[in-house]
Amino acid sequence: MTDGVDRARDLLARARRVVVLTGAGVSAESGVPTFRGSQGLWRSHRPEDLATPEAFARDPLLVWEWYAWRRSFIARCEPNPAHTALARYLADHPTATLVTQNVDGLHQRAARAVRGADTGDADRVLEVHGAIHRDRCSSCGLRAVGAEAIDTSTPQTLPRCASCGGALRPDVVWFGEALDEAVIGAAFRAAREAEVCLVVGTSGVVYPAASVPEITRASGGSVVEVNPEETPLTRYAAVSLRGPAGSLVPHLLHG
Ligand code: BJW
Ligand code: ZN
Repeated sequence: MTDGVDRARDLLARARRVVVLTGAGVSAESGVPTFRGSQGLWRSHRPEDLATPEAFARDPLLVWEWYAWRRSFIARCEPNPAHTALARYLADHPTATLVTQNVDGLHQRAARAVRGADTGDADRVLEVHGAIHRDRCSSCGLRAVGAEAIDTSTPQTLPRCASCGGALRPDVVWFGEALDEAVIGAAFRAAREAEVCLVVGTSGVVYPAASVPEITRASGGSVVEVNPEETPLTRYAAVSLRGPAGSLVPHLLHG
């Protein structure tokens, strides 16, 4: 492991540009449940019942109940040492970009804690799957800060758009939906330009996000993975560090 950490540090130190890809595992030690694995959300909930546009059209009450529960749960979670170490790394490395599949907002909260309230560079944290604390109108696309308390007693009490009256939904990307072109485009550009892609806490099975390390690799860069488990992305990795992000990421980035 020490060898691996040294090799990963060496790769990072030589890189002019680094892209970081994170997934649910980076927030696991903050108490946010992951999706896959023995404790994951998909053990007790079928993705097709909750995280598809068809599910929302069929049963918006059920979908909102699940998201309202997660929204209030996440609001009570705090960034962990991995989020803080990554926020410090971004602050110290102006050419680095962080691409996250997480919708929990914990990277931004850690960035605000590290750099103060107005960081002015939210574009360096690319939330490719959206943000759970935001609503989006399913008719006109208007985005707004979402309420924490959602009245899920009847379809009529669900949140409606202030502008057009359309049905509001959580501003996240469901299966079968296109990712925001500008956001995933910026992520792919960062992946192409990076000499190192640091992948933290993702199973690497959901596309197109899982292409990020593949693109860095195909452009001649190296991949460093931090994950307690092997993943399909391990085969691209020059270094795989097996363990939890909360201790490995601070150790890797800040000694
Ligand atoms: C730790 C740890 C610790 C634990 N420290 N680590 C190509 C091939 C096959 C399929 C497709 C393809 N391209 C597209 C698809 C279809 C689909 C897809 O990828 N399906 C596969 C699953 C088969 N993709 C899509 O549908 C995407 N859209 C799309 O492609 O649109 C095309 C289109 C174009 C034009 C018009 C219309 C359509 C959209 C994908 C959206 C994914 N959404 C979700 C839900 C978000 C909202 C919400 O939160 O509710 O995103 S699903 C879920 O998975 C969530 C996550 O962001 C995503 C990835 O999961 P992640 O983060 O990797 O978490 P886990 O749980 O899987 O893994 C956790 C990891 O952490 C594990 O490895 C642990 O070991 C580790 N870990 N503790 C470090 N302490
Ligand atoms: Zn609207």
